[in-house]
Amino acid sequence: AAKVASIPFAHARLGPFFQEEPKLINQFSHDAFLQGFLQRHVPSKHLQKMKGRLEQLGERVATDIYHLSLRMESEPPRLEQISAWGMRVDKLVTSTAWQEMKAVSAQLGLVASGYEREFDEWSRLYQMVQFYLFEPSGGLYGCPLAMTNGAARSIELLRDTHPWLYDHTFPHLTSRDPDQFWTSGQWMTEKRGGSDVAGGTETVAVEQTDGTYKLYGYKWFSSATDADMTLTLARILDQQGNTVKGTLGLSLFYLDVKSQGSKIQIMKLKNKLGTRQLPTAELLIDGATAYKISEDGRGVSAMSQMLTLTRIHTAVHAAGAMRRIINLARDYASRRKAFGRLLLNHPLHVHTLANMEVEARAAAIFVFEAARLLGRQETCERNEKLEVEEDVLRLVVPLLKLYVSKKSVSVVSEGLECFGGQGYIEDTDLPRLLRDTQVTPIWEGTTNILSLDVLRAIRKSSSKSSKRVTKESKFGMSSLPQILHNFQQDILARVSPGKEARPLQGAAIKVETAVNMVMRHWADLDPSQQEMSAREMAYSLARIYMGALLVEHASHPSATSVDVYTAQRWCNSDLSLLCTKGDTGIFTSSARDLNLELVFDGFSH
Ligand code: UCC
Ligand code: FAD
Repeated sequence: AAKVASIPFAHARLGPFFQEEPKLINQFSHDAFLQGFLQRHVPSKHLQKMKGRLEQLGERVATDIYHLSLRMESEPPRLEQISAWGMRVDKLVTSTAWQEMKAVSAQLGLVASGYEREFDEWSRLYQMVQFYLFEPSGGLYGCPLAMTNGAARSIELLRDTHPWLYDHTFPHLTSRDPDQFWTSGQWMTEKRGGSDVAGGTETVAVEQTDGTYKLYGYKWFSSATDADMTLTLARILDQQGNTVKGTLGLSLFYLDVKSQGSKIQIMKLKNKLGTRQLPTAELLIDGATAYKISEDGRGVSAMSQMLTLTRIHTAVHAAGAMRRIINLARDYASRRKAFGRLLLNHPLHVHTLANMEVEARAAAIFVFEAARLLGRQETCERNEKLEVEEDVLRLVVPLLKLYVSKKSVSVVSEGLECFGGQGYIEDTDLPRLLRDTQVTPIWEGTTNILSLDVLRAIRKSSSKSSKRVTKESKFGMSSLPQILHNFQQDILARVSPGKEARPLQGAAIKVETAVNMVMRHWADLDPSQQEMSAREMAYSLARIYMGALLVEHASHPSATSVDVYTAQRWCNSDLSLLCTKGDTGIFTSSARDLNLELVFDGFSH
């Protein structure tokens, strides 16, 4: 009998071993890399205050804000279309946690901080660092906030031309008072096309005698369905009932969502892989009142400021997801044993984590730098340096969004594997991170569309003939669009100090060689090859730029040996994908035909 009692398994006895779960700790105070970046850039007059606030936020995203997000995940939004008495109500029901997150966001000033500009040119950096900490615990409330931030900036720029719009909306969009705070939607996507917005937009706008418009259309994806207002595209219908096709027919409209009643019907809520906390809906617009806020036919261009913000936000979300899974995985490595040792004592496991860490740091520094550059554009006096930075930022935004989003999917997926089978178990809350980052390469422009946006920016610069750099350079280039020239010079300047001293010399030279090779190679491609290779071009520019940022960071006097190792490790990978793929003839016209044959081999309708 004594022997039986010592057997650990019986009814209501689960055995002696319980795996300790990974602990979520303060997400700011344990982020050495983030602190190093702030230390390097933010002047001492701001640094302590900024760090103090971020420390508090780092604690809250590991405690109460995180717990709110768990409730948001378990109580997804639902649509009540018909009332018990048969009335069409189209009522969106969101959880109380979703509503509380709106209040928390307002109180934290997540949107406001970008406009109060308390930290001068570093205010955007501060704001995006807030989001970097917030996103993985934000239950996707970061989505409406991103659009709100984009709308706020667009409207701030319209202050002089549309003072009524500014006075009516801006104080709400940037309010810290939960009762006053508004969120905004961004309605671009229709059934025919979310990438090809100019080809796909069927929504029409009919002018009224008082100068307002009535909109009629079907918006295929609307994520901020409970937003107070939205910015949306529509095609103006003339007196004969005709519209202008393509991009020149699109104008931008402001619409007060809350006052429309049944003129906006929620047709259905999307059933999504992830972002389940977020009420993404299809909307029928049936005569909603709107105000035109762009010149006729300049809708896409007017919306591009909003896209700049929402694309940076997407990358912040993606970089934040990488950081979160690695933070949890490294904690787990200190608690989980396999083959008699903690995971952190298995060099192969730590090597795997280190690969992820390098990716996460490169993503983080890319995000922080984009935010820093944006802050400078918004607050500093214009001069030659700022004009060059404007070009750099124009390329950085699509590169950042496309590269970091794509990478976060593989890094977070690898991160789940670091927990073994537990990484696949829903109530660990780990799979959510993967689901919620899988959307980042898709929304706000897919990877290909953003690669083509890079090409758009280059071609626009190139079409301004006075803005071509035609002089022979020491790298043998005869002609480079100004924007690429500025980008290249920016990279060379960043790695220049690294070239001086030994530990970083190799890494700095690799970046320099790669950027020169890519520029030379790109200039040799004809326009159709440039289009076909746009993704490789974009990946190359992104990887090279991230390499330059890491080398620059590691060359600073305050840098640590870990910073140096990170830069070395990043630069040892293949930085110039365009050239390696281009050399194999993969972008030729015969390759284009062969690609079609390969993909459609055996296919028929
Ligand atoms: O997905 C969405 C919301 C999801 C939730 C967001 C959450 C954010 C993160 C939260 C984290 C939790 S909203 C839908 C997003 N949709 C897109 O991003 C659309 C993707 N498609 C494109 O980007 C296309 O390339 C289009 C729509 C821009 C193509 O339109 P067009 O009309 O064919 O393009 P054009 O003709 O080339 O450009 C028209 C004008 C030009 O100006 P001008 O005439 O002065 O040269 C372009 O230079 O617009 C200008 N333009 C730009 N300017 C176009 N794109 C840009 C740009 N990126 N920056 C500056
Ligand atoms: P398509 O344009 O049909 O693209 C299909 C594929 O073709 C993609 O891989 C694309 O890269 C590729 N492709 C297209 N054109 C080219 C080309 N010229 N060259 C090479 N490849 C090309 N939209 C809003 O307006 N507001 C929202 O609030 C919103 N919320 C969303 C929320 C979620 C969860 C999701 C998933 C989407 C949301 N969207 C929203 C829509 C989103 O922005 C679009 O789905 C996205 O822009 C892609 O458009 P599409 O779905 O029409 O794909």
